[in-house]
Amino acid sequence: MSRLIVISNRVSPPAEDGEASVGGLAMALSAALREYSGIWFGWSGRTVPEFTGQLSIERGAGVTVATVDLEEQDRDEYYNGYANRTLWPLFHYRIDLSAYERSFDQGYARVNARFADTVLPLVDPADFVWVHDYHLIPLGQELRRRGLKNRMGFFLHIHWPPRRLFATLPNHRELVQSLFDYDLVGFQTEDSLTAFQEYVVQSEGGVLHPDGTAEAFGRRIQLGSFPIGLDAEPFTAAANGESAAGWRERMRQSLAGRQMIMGVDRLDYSKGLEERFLAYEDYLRTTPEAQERVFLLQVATPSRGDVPAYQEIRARLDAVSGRINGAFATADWVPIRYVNRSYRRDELAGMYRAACIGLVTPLRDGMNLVAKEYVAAQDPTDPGVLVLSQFAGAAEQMGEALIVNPFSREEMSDAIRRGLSMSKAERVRRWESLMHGVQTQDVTAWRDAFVQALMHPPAVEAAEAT
Ligand code: GDG
Repeated sequence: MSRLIVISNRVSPPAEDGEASVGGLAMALSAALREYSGIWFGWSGRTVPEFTGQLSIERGAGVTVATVDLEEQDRDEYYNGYANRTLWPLFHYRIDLSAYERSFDQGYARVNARFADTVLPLVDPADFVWVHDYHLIPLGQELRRRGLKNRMGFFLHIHWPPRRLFATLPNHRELVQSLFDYDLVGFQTEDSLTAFQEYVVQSEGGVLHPDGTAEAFGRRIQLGSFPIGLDAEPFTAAANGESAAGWRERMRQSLAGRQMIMGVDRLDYSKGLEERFLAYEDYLRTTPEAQERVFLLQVATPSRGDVPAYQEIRARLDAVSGRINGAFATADWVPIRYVNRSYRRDELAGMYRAACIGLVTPLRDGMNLVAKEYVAAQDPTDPGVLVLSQFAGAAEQMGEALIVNPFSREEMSDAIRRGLSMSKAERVRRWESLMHGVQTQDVTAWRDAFVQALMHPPAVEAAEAT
């Protein structure tokens, strides 16, 4: 029987800092693996003095989880280095933050080779291999070099940047070429897919075929957009559950009749938190009657704290939120409740429901699951308003949100004003349409679309292969 072998950087909450437990990728994959009995392979999150390739295997409900320890140098050069200091900033339009160091390149190549060596013995000839995200772009190539013939797919969780931006990456051509060792490469949005296709055609002289395949580097592969969704049913159930109700009540009491605006993000410069605080300040300044009658709850869970840019954004956000609170607070009101900790999903669901506005304003985001969670958690008879950045992948599907440019304080401050005064009828109408999308385009639909495309190649490709 064919199984699904899922490979991602991390597979489970890390022992040290709890970071993976809050990542969108972790949520999505655990939901995906419930359905297909298979293996989920990745880094344990632990480091050892010397790499041994020793697998730790745990068998759970229908899923076998296999992990490997890496060296400290691997973590520094591959994870904190190439993945999070070179690719992440570049793919989020921050070439000013992108660091190019030979040791990062080497670490990235080394860990991808180590992953290939370690996972190879686990793969049976009939299995399908599904590799996730920017940490592991060259893994398919490494596996092919070791003789693996299986059908392999790759899904990118973050945005694919435009051609000219991508071309600032040294070795950009090699990175794209390595993607052509997969059979299927999937993106979150049409926008990302188009950017990739433009690179293939204009920089590489490749050809796009009407069946959705692309030809370049002597290979023909399938491309597609597969927008990731929410584990919608369980999340809505959690929002309707007792624990969420407890949190909703706790929030209502602490609101004391005030309206709450809410944001939930990993503490990351791509999420536009500083711009959001400044837009909210603009709203307070231009709407004096709102002072003492609203507040912003911003949950920002610390993330990638070893990377300097994350230490800097954290310090900046402390300063900006402190300054705004100092300028506007009164004896019994603070305008921003800024919280650097994480909450359980059911707790978050309760808080989302108590919020009149969900403020989701990343400067660039592959998809953004918080936007979908906010919608899924609302009370159908009295829902809140989603304010969503046009640069979140989610905006392609969620046109009934108030769509804003996160670089414009005025636009965001206007949207807050409009959201807080929107009639119930309009809120319900917008929410119903958004909720329909969240329910139908959920994580199961995403998984099935990708896995079906992986398992059933287009006719032409299949004919060529025989
Ligand atoms: C990448 C892409 C893409 C946050 N704080 C807490 C908490 N979270 C959860 C949220 C949400 C998840 O983390 C964040 O997901 P996002 O989609 O917003 O963003 P990334 O982590 O950047 O994920 C992104 C995603 O992959 C999936 O493909 O959408 O574009 O960048 O689920 O709720 N969860 C809990 N406590 C917290 O305090 N339990």
